[in-house]
Order: sequence, then structure tokens, then C-alpha cells
Amino acid sequence: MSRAPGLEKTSHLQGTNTNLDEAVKFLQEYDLEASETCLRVTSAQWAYSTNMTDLNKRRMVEAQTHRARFDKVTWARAAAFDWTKLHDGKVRRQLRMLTTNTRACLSDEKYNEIYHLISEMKDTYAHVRICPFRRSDVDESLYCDLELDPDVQRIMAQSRDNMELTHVWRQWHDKVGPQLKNKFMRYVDLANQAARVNGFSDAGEEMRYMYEDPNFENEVAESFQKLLPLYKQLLTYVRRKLLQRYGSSIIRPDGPLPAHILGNLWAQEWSNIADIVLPYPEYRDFDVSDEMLHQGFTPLRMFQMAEEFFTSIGLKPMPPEFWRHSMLERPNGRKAQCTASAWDFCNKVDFRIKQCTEVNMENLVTIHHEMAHVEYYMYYADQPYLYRDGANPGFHEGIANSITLSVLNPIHLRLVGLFNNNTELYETNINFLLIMALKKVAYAPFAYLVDQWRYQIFESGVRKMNSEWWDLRLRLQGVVPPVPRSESHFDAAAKRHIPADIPYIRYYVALLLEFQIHEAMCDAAGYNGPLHVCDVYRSREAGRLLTDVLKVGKARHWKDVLKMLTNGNSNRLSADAMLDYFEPLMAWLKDQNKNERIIGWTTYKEDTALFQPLVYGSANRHLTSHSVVIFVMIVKWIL
Ligand code: X8Z
Ligand code: ZN
Repeated sequence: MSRAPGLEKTSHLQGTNTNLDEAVKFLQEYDLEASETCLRVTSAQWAYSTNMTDLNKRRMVEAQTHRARFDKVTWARAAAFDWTKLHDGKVRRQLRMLTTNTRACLSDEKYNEIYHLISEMKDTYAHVRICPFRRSDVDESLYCDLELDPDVQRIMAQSRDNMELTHVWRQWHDKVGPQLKNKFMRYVDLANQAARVNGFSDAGEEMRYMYEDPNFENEVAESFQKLLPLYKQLLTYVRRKLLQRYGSSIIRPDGPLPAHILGNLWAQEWSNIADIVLPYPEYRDFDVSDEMLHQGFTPLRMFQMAEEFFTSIGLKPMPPEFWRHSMLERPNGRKAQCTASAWDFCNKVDFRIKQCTEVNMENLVTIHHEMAHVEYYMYYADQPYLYRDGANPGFHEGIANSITLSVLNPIHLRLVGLFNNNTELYETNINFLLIMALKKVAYAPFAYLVDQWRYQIFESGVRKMNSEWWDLRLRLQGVVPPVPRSESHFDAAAKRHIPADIPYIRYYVALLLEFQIHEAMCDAAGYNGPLHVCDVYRSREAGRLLTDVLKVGKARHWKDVLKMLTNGNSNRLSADAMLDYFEPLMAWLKDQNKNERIIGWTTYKEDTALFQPLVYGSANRHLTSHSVVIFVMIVKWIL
């Protein structure tokens, strides 16, 4: 690759073999074996996810253990080469991919330890159950059985009772974090050890390296700064509505938002409080779920409709294997994992979707999203195994969501006969954009900060994990915990991606890409109206551009793919397309907020006192009276 400067990390265990023929032969063998291993693991995972028996779980764990061993052997073989000295850029890049972002460089003992630590943390997380707010006095263990999905998530989305929301929020955070803390600290230690063997200063640096771009952090930070004014306008408007609903005892008119009343356990997206904030409730007519039921839609018909979207822009139909093996509905008589997902069996023919489809608009949009993943799988199927992936870790989600921007769109829904109202009304458009902003704009700071926190922990240690988490949440997102927190808590772990070792910045990258790709396809389609009502349905030109991107997979650097996408104009991740999409809403929000004293939030000691370690001595003299009350509360609560 020409884009090598800054990427030449040398592992402490780097081998000396510089024989190109041997490297090519090794990569060919790897390609076959990795595809076979992938097929085996995916088949076992599919069997378990669609039929959750003990036997299927055992088989899945066996297959995963086999893959972990395969990864270890692969690493040893790849690390025998000194890839930095090989002259073929493609070979060099593949060897680099095989020897970084892996813990296989650790000793067998430590490799097993980190592998099991992560499995245990995931398992613990999956088994957390909490007590409901109003429980009877009978045996507690009988009633404390609320699961994250769907119970906890449903209460956080639907309850409007401050006490109940506080209870559920606190229970979840108190039951998850503390029991994971020690394991997580050991995991940080081992992940850092592996990263250092691979030639990185810490595991955060290694995570960022996946983007193969030394300027990645700057580009991402710059885009975030550009999004902030829109986010602050949204927060200000939402705060006013929440203040009207919940009163000034829990929200300050110029303060940050309490994390428990935003309709989501992690306050990461706020669309569930649309009923509280929607500006023109009488124009809430673009949810076409009732119309779908009225027209007798079935899950199968919804999948056929999504397939028709893709074929209308010239993309491939779903293959026979897809229709034969996918799980499109909740199965009868057996337990299945119901979260929607798209599957690539790594054998170039078998692609599936698993979804317990209900007939409603949200599910229709999800089907388009999942099917876009399948299109990506099908188009890059002929690439070598290592390149059968999104151009960078955000591309898959970015592509899938960009398709949903065309589908979840009043113009499109009208075209497919599901929306019969006037699409031109100003109020309908503002309502629509506000709901999109509650999903997308509200999400930006959260998606950005999760890995900022993780990088900080990997770099500076685990001493103040919780106050650092809330410090970022307050500074970047304007969100505070509903109850005081301390270092005995570990609130970042309430988000599964943290104990499960799943990088998160990809979701922020995907958010930017979603709008960049949507804009690029709309340009290709020759569209030049407002971006939020652009629909690329039936545009062969948009389809051609998309196909060009999909079939590359990860074979080229994502910057080159971005350049291709933007007709040579830019190769940067950027917030511009997203800002363009929300431009009419930004103008409306500015007008709505014109009498507000503060756009965004101010931070007082009472906010930081909720989570900062107690400071004794002189610092206390600066506490405001409100803070003193909180201070006393914290002390009482600790005692
Ligand atoms: O983790 C996910 C997916 C799996 S890739 C369910 N998402 C992020 C989240 O839940 O926080 C999708 C949206 C963002
Ligand atoms: Zn997805």
C-alpha cells in the first residue's frame, strides 16, 4: 500500500523471513483455512442463535475454541515474516492485518486468560436481572427477574415516572458494574501487554490502528466539533420540554440532562421521548405501521419489498439459499435470539437474515438495513478472506443506514403506497427531522465518547474509571447521572460493548458515513433538493456507485473508497453531509431557542460533585449550598 507512513509498527516478536514466495503461499493457505473455519463457527453460531439448546451452545463453544486456536497458530506463522521488508504492498498489508489487533501474540496462558475473561464478562452481563420498582414483599428472588432486553429497555423507553426511572437506572448500573470491575481491570492489563508486544504503546493505540490512518483521531475530533452546535441546539430544546414535564427539581434550566429521563438506558438516543418533545403532535402521521396492517402485510412481503428496493437500483436479488435458510419470523416451540442480524457464512453462497419480524414500519426499515449488509457480503464475496469486510470498521453500518435514509422518508413511503398524506407540509417535515435528530444527532456524542474513555483507560490506567466516564459524559454529551456515583461503581460497563471488548468508535464513523454515502448516492441520482427527502429508489446511477463501493470490500484503503464515492472530491470523514441533512431543523431549533440564555449547558459544582471523588479541606469552602446538600447526601449514601 502506498499509505504506509506511520503504519510501520514492529512487533517485539517480529520474525526475519523476507521470502515473498513463501509469504504468498502462506496467505493462500490461510485464505482457504480461514474461510473454512469461518463457515464452521458461523454455522454453529447460527444453530445456537436460532435454537438455543445446551447442545447447540456446547457445539458453538467448541467451534469458537477451535477458531481461537487457529488464530494463535496463524499469528505465529504470520509473525515469522518481517513484513516491513516485503516489496509487494498487498502482501505486506495482509501480513500486517494478521499480526495486529490480536492477542494471539501473548503466551498460551495469557491468551487463554484474556479469552476467558471476556467470555465471563459477557456471560455475567447477559445474566444480570434487576428488581422492578413496585415489587411485593414476597420473596425478593422470585420477583427480581427483569432482563435487559426487553424489560429494562422497555421501562426506560416508556415510563414517565421519575422515581421508577431512577430505580431501574440505578439497579442496572449497580448490578452490572461492580461485579465486572476486577475482571475488567485484569483485562486492561492483558490487552495492554498484547498491544505492547505488537509494537504499540497501549491497547487504545492498537484499536485506532485498525483505521490505517495516522490522522484518524484528528479527523474524527474535527467532525465532532462541527456537529456540536447542532447537538447543543437539540439538547437545549429537549431540556425545555423535559423541564415542562418533570419540573426544576431534577433539571436546571441551563444545566446538563439527567441520564434517566431520555428514553434510553444509556441516554444514547432519544427517539423514545418523541411524545414529550414532538413540536406538532397533530401532524404525527408518517408512522405507516397501521397502514401496513391495513394492507395485510406479512413478514415475507416486507422482505420481498426490501429486495425490490435493491433490485430497483440494479443490485442483486437475494439468492435461493437466503430464502431457504433465513429465519424471518419468531420460531414456534424453540427459544431463539431475536435481535435482527445479517449473516455471511464465508462460502460465497450462503447468506441469511435472522429477524423475529413484526409487521410495523420500524421492522420494515430494519429489514432494508440488514439486507444492505447481505448485499455487501455478496458483492465482496470474491475478495480474499481478509478483504471480505467493510472498507473500515464503520462502513458496514454506514452503508446499511444510508439505505434506510432513503426508505424512512415520507417521499419513499408515499411512492410505495404506504403514506397517503401531504409530504410537503412544513410541520410534517419538522416533526420528521426532529425524530431523526433524536435518533442520530443525539447519538453523536455518545458514539464518540465511549472509545475516548476506553483509550484514556488503556493509556492512563484504571484508577479513576468512573469519574473519567462521567467527566466525558458531562463534557461531551451534557449528561449527568440521576444519583451520586463513586469509584466503587463502574458505569461504563453498563454498556455491553465495554465488557464484551467491542470497539465503539465504528458507530460514530458509521454515523458520519451514513450521511456521506446518502449524499453521494443522491448526487449520483441527479437529485438536488433537500437531503432529508432524497430517495434513491429506482436510480440505477446511485446503484452503480454503491456497487463500486461494495465490491471493493476492504481490498483498498477506505480513503480511496471515500474518494471514489465522492467522485474524486474528498477522502475525508466529515460531518458536512449530516449538517446539510438537518439544515432545516437547525434553522427551526435556533428560532425555538432564541430566548434561551444558554445554548448547550453550564456545569456547576453540583454536577461534578455527583461523580468526582470527595475533596476534603480547602476545596470544600468553594462548594455552593446546593453542592453541600449533595455532599451530605453522598456521605450518607456512602455510609
Ligand atoms: O451494537 C449495535 C448493534 C450490533 S453491531 C446491535 N449497535 C450499537 C449500539 O447498540 O449501541 C447498533 C447501533 C449502535
Ligand atoms: Zn447493521
